[in-house]
Amino acid sequence: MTSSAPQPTGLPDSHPLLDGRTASSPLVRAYRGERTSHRPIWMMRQAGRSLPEYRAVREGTAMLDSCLRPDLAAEITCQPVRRHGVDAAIFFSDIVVPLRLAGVGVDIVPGVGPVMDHPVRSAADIAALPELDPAALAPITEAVGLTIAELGSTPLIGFAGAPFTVASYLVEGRPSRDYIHTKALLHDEPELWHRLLSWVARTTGAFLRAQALAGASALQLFDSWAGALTPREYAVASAPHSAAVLASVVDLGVPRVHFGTRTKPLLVAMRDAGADVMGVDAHTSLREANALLGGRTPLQGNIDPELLAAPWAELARHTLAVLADGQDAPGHVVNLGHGVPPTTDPDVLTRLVALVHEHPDPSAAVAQELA
Ligand code: 1CP
Repeated sequence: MTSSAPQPTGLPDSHPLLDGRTASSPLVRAYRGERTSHRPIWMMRQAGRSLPEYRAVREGTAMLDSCLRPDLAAEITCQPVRRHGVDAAIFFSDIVVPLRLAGVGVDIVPGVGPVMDHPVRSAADIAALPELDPAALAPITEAVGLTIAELGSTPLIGFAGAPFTVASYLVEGRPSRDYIHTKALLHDEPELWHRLLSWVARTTGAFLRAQALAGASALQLFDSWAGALTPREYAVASAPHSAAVLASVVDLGVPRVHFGTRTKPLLVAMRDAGADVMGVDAHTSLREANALLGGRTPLQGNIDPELLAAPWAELARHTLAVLADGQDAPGHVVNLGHGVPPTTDPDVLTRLVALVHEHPDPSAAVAQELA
């Protein structure tokens, strides 16, 4: 099978994309815009929370401490691959890990999420943000190395938070659903806003690049809360900084996925920020997303996570509809529309993976006949 995608250039020869381990995996091929005999599947937030083996190894260790212990991060990353047979692992970490590594006071409070020691809102707060010392990324590099040694031909996905989403935690100081302080800064103090987002882009970009160089075969930029922005706000206040992060890894030739929720009005702008693949949430059908994107961008998504608790027949019917909707896109990686809810029965996830794997991709058969 030949791929029209550019070959990676800036990676070491021992990288799994170059040494034969992951380049022809279903995930990487679908991200490159090829159809595969069945569709690859992984699930956002598959590592953690819903798995009893996760809760067992995390016992007594704080969330951010777990992320920074390479043996533990590698173990948790591999757990859903062993249990469910998913087509990719997502690195166990968090979008605020690079902030902690830079020296910013942040913790993850159980049941709440990221909480800052001090919200970052003034010129002085922004000037005081420390630059990330590349040496501080050693636990990440080490954890990725341990992980890919176990994963073999299963690709590892590295990730980072997009500047807007990470900045929303810095400015609000904790999870928010209205982004009042964030929007005030963005509109009232644009110069400060861009200074803050440039710092986040540098910090989060270094975290992302480190994962790719250490062995991640794909990268996902999570702009989970971008849907809180109007298209104009997104274009002016956010897109240039996400574009800087995506551009900072383009030389590596690793597929780059861009994901956010409630992003139908932003899908084209998010793709044009430099993404190779667009993640789509459950509020936009894949058929519609494919049409909006001109039929030229591989898609990832978008089983409704709320249906994971529904009767199996309903979840199965919905999943087959998602497969049908994803059929016309140049490539389709099955995922949820957002993360696995913590209360999900893990056996349902295993069954879902099997259902997707058992379902042949008719577009692949057509491609084969035409070849
Ligand atoms: O399988 C995986 O995806 C695990 C690795 C992972 C990832 C990719 C974690 C572990 N966090 C993330 C990314 C992340 N973190 C995002 C983007 C993805 C998304 O939208 O779901 C966001 C927005 C965060 C911020 C965050 N961290 C939240 C959300 C808070 C809010 O605003 O609602 C929460 C609850 C966390 C903590 C966290 N991160 C990860 C886990 C397993 C946990 C829970 C840990 C605990 O409570 O002990």
